[in-house]
Amino acid sequence: MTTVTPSKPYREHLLRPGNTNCAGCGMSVGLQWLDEALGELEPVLVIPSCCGIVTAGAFPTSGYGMPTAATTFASSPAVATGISTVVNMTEYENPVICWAGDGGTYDIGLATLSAAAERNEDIIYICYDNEIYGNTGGQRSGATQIGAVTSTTSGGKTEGKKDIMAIMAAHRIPYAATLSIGNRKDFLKKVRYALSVKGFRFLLMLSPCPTGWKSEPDQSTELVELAVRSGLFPLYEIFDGVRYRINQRPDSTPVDTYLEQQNRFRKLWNNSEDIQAHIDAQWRYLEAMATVFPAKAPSSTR
Ligand SMILES: Cc1ncc(C[n+]2csc(CCOP(=O)(O)OP(=O)(O)O)c2C)c(N)n1
Ligand code: SF4
Repeated sequence: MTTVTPSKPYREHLLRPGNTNCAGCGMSVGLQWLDEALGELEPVLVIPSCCGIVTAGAFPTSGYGMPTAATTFASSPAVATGISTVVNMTEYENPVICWAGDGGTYDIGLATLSAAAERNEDIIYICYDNEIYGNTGGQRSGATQIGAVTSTTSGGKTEGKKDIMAIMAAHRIPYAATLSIGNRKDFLKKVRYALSVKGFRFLLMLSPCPTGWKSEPDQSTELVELAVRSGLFPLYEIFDGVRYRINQRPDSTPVDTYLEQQNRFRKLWNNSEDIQAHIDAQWRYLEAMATVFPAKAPSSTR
């Protein structure tokens, strides 16, 4: 692709004042840091029918300062494929970015996500994972953690969280990584790396939803930090689907410190063995992969 010098000295912010995100929504931080990582690049956003599209607010105003296509759940990676194909026929360099919740990623949109990843389309797909169907009242999704109370799991979810990173790695895409809104440096580094690579890139961001998590809005970034430090949400990268790099290891922070601040986990208060067993198993797997298939310095940049 030919790189052109940006013609405008100033572009709109990605997330503008007047957006309709709830206080403490993880998307608000994620979109602002994505904006910072983009620099002068002007992306095209593709967003299915999740909270991310409601963020824009009511027509004719928009909380998004960039061209944004609203799609059905099933079609966002396919729509992004079309836009990316057209952009790649021009001299311009507009990253095409899918921004989707976990319902649209782990569940409803998984077929077209898989298809676009398998074709290695030139797209960045970012899942802001709030571990529920937030926009429709907080139902459980494939991303909901075991034990979490949602509007459809009143006794606590009995199944574990789907390993979407392993699913994406199995497509052998050039780059997959997890993002923390509690670690700006790591977040920006990974998004900038993703922007420098061609092909399908997948980023997974844990995205607090105070409304559904029954947590305090001003605790959102601290909650993500606790999820990372306790090992529940590992920070790592996967190159070409096979080479692993761990960015931050657990530091003995008890997972209870994370669970106790969210009423959705009330069934696990003083009863966190199952989720701790999940953390331990997850880390045995990650450490094994990073030992046997370590990542070398990334090389394939635009
Ligand atoms: C095919 C289809 N099924 C269900 C819905 C209803 N629906 C609208 S938003 C939503 C929840 C989406 O959850 P998620 O993708 O996790 O994003 P969030 O709302 O949490 O931001 C659902 C189920 C829909 N619009 N289309
Ligand atoms: S319901 Fe949750 S995900 Fe949706 S805007 Fe509010 S805090 Fe964000």
